[in-house]
Parts: sequence; structure tokens; C-alpha cells
Amino acid sequence: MEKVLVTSALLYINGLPHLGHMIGCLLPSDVYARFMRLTGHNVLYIVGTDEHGTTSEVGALKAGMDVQSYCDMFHQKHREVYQNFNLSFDYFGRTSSEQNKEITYRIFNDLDKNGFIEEREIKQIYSVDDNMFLADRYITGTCPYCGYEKARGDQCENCTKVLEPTDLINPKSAVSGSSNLEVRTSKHLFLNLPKIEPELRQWLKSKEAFWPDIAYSIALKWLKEGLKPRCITRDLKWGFPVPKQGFEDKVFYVWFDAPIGYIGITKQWADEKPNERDWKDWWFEDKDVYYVQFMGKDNVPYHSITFPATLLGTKEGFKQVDYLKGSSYLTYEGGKFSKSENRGVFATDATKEFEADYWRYFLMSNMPESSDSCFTFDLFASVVNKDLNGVLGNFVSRVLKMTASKLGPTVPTTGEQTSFEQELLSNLKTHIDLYFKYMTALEFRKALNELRAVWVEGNNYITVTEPWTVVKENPQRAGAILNTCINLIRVFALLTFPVMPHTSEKMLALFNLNINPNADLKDFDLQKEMAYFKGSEPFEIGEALFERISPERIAELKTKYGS
Ligand code: B3M
Ligand code: ZN
Repeated sequence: MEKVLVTSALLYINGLPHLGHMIGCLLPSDVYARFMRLTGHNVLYIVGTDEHGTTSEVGALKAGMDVQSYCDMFHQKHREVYQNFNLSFDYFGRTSSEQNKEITYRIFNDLDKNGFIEEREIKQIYSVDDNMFLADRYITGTCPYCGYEKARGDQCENCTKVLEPTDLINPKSAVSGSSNLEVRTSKHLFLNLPKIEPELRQWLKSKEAFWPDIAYSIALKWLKEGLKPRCITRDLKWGFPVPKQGFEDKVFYVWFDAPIGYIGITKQWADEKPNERDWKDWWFEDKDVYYVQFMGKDNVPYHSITFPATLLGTKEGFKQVDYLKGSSYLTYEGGKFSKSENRGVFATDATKEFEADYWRYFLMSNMPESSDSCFTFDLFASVVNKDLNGVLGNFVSRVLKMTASKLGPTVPTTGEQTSFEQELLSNLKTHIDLYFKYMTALEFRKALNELRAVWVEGNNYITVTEPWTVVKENPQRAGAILNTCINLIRVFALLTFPVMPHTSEKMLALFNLNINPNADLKDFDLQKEMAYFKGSEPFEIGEALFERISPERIAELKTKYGS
């Protein structure tokens, strides 16, 4: 059985995800993991929270909590949100775990031993009143270019110019507002990227033909601009202390241990059942694993350059990413999601408004794959009303109600195939083959188009065969048509499972069936599946699968979430 490792970017622990985060990495990783399991692969799907760095320290400070309790609390909140979206991760871990510390140290020691770590002195801003070094974005002041008074030390939000903290006029600490700042010099450790570059280039070149353009072009742009040694340590308290003499009072930079977190979390997973699981079975090149990563495009440089270089530098033969699925951004009603301005649907609220499957389907079919895409409530409602309610939901309830009222509460008997069934099967086969092809190739919008096309075939079939008319003259033929329709419902449920797992389960439950998430699309044979129900199996009509979203409801949602 082919092994597939799937990881989603590990979101920063402070602040809860909005729909943009869900579609940028979490949802597509889940859909892919489910699809791969369903087609019979041995999948390990890893998710977790990214917990180190200044943002956690500052967040905890503002919340009046110690950093550990702050992270414990937010880790639980993230977990709940991901569960509400029905993410089927095998393990939900933390970059702050003991296991991640162990792997981080192992990797660091390898790099150091192999001569890829060097010491350098750097100048940093120290806030005397806060008693800490400030990361660039925690220094605010007036932009020297446009005069904007709240520019950050790394960038001016107003004119978008990239800044150095020392460019700012009247710099202040964003933590306390204090302007008692000093420039202090201290020694730090750097990863010597230029030294690893030749090997990195060669490795990256081998991905050119496979990676989506968005990921490959970002990686290439970084290489073209030239790699510089990167500082991997920080003067903070929260983080893994650096295990090297003279640096014990520093911690690793959050982006050093965050991607190592994929390995560390795998070890967390393995440590739960040490007799059955070994993290090493997934993390070495010779273990025949296909490794797919999901992330927003802003995370691509770290995953295509720094993390692969880090792993190469260990010379341990660590498993590298095979396919890097980077995605663009989702905008909200034409602008940015913003917690502070109360704009946009956050994932905590989303599933209170509608069941996860509505969001899963809408977001996956409008995923910002190659360019940005936009969330609007009008579009959301139109997709739910048309595709989910009008096509899928309507087909299921219409078929079952008609069968029950005209022929009784069990599946009618199969009949001879006519040209209608032959055409149906041939059209279905085309769409299903493409659905498999696009899902395997991680082209989700195209895959979802095919899934919808499959559902549409059901509606077309019932429209041309008119069982409600046929039943008057030839109940047997009408029964055969409805038998085909009922077999279609089951096939739809199997194909839909990766995208809308709960809906799929609800559909199967109408026939008292369960899904086997590890096999039901393995060696899929349409002819065979369409002959699953032979006749006389009982069924229930059930409730409508989806609710229609009314114009009044749309207006209400827009007011509630801003537009
Ligand atoms: N935490 C950035 C983010 O949350 C960063 C990703 C780490 S992936 C190893 O978008
Ligand atoms: Zn500016």
C-alpha cells in the first residue's frame, strides 16, 4: 500500500483562523487526505499549532497570562474549530512539544556538526521598559516615506514600503508604548544557506515539472534574489533554548522549529503507540513515502527554501516534500478579513451558522488555487442553493419520495439496460475518471466541477426517463429507472465523502449503510457499483440534506459579519 504523508501549515496559535486560513491549507489537506484514504492509501495526516515566537509572548502578556497557559488554551480552541470543520487529522500536535524539541535539537546538532551553522553579531532594538528585544513588527513609529503614524518596523501598512525599525521616526514599543528603546548588539547563530545552495538548487530543479506554478515560481524568485545566511536564534524566553555553549540564554527562531514541527508532531503521534508506530517510517527518503504539503503562498519560501535546506544540511536523508500545494488568498466581500475591524467570518462562527459541509463545499469549489478568490455571502448562498440544494439535495429527496409513493418503501428491482442507462454510464464514467484524475493531481476546483457534473447527470437522467409518467403504463420499467437512481445516490455519496463527509454519511444512512473511509473508492468500478442495490432493500426518505438560504438570511449575515 502506497504511503502518503499529508501536512497542513501549522497556524500561529494566537488568533483564531478565518475562512481564508481554512481554505488556504486546512480544508484542502483534509479533502486530499480523505480522498487518498478512500482510494486505499496508507495516509498519515498531521496538523497542529505553531506556538513559539514573539506573537505568543506578546499575546500572553496582553491577556495577562503566562505563555504556557495561553498556548494551552488556544491549542484547545484551535482543536475545537478544526473538529467542527470535520478535519480528519491523525494527530493534532504542537510545535512546543518535547518531541519537537528532541527533533529540533537533533537537526540543529547535525547542521552544526556539518559546518552549516555560523556565529554573527547583530544589532537589535531593545525595549528597556519592557525588558525585552523587540521583533521588527513590534516597533511602531512614523513612516519616513508617507508620514503614516502607525507604521511597523518591518513594513508601512499605508504605503507598503518595506522598512527597517531604525527607519522609523519616533519609534515606540508596540508592547507598552514606551519610547525608551536602545540598539543593542548581540551574538546569534545563522544557518549558512549559501553553503547549502548548490544542493538545494539541484533538489528544487527536480520539482519543476511537478509543483504548481504558484509554489515553484516563488521558490525560484527567492533563489534568483540570492540566498543569505539566516538568523535562527532569538533573544526571547519562550521557545526551545539553544543547546550550544554561549547561546543558552537564547531560543530558536519560530520559523526554525515550526516546520520541524511536522516531524515532531509525527513523533507525538508515534509515541502514543510505540509498539505500532515509528516516526522514522515516514520521515526518511528511503521509506517510499509520497509527501504533500499544504499552505498559503506567504509560507512557500520557508517550505521550498529554508526548510528543505535545513533538512539537506543534516545529511541524514530526511524525507523532503514531493508536492507543495501553495494557495493564493481568499478575500472577504472584496476586502481583507480583519478581526479588529470585525470584518469577515471566522471559523468559530462559521459552523454555528451552517454545517461544516456547506463551507467545505463552497470553499473547495471556489478555492484560491492559482489566483485570489473572493468570499461573498451572495455567492455562497447561490452555490448552496444551486449546487447543494438544487442539484444534489433535490435529486436525493425527489428519487426517494417518488419511489416510496409510487412503488413502496424498498428499492425497486433492476431491469434491462436501455440506451438511456448506457448514455448515463458513459457520461458518468467520463466525469468520474476526471474527478479521480484531478483529485489525485490536487486540482481541486476542477475536481469539484467534475463532482458537480456527476450529480447533474442524475438530474438529467431522471428528466429524460420520466419515471413518473412511465409508471402509469409500465411500473416495472419505472422501478428499473428508480433502481438506477437509487444506485446513483449511493455512488454520489461515495464520491462526495472527501468533500462533504457528513452529507455522504447521511445519504448512506438512508439505506442503513456506513462508509469505509479506508477503502470505498479503491479500484472503483462503476458498473459494479451501479449494480449494488438489486431490489427490495429498505430505505428511509430522511430530511432534506440542505436548507435553502433566503435573501433575508443573506442580508442578516452581511450585517452581522460586515460587508
Ligand atoms: N505559523 C504561519 C501561519 O500561521 C506559520 C506557518 C508555519 S508552517 C510550519 O500562517
Ligand atoms: Zn508609509
